Amino acid sequence: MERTLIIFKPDAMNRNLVGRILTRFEDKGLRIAALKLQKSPRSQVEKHYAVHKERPFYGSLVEFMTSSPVILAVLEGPEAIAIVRNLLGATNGRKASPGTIRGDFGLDQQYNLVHASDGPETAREEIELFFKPEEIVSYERATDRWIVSNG
Ligand code: FUP
Repeated sequence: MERTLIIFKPDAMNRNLVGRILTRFEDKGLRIAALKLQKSPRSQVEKHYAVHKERPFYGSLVEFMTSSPVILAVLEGPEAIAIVRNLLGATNGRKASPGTIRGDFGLDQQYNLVHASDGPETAREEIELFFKPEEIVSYERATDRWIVSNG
């Protein structure tokens, strides 16, 4: 079982796409382990994108990500990290395949609707950056046994 961090970015928020995108994750069978709305502090966003600090788009990316409230989620399921990245499609919506979230809803590189962790180590770090341990809930849904078999 893996956990991954999702951020519904300001473009998804302002375009009222959160419900439709969250439905795609639920439809796949992923379980919501945490969910909250917040206006992210600039320092938190800067830390989240620190790997891009020297890139020319860093300043505008931080501006964008602090320009409106966002919704954060932790999703869980077997291989959840790769599954969510595949559901999102390529970073640039113009290159993302039809059928993916970015391929269906986006036309832009920066306004790409959703962030998702790209590996187990970043998932751990990002979940810790955005959530307190007590905000993440372990539970079972009645449907879980029909989503993942024992085999
Ligand atoms: P991803 O792993 O899909 O989040 O993409 P990257 O880590 O490559 O980029 C982080 C964010 O920077 C992306 F969501 C989009 C944004 N970005 C730009 O705005 N301009 C660029 O040239 C590249 C990335």
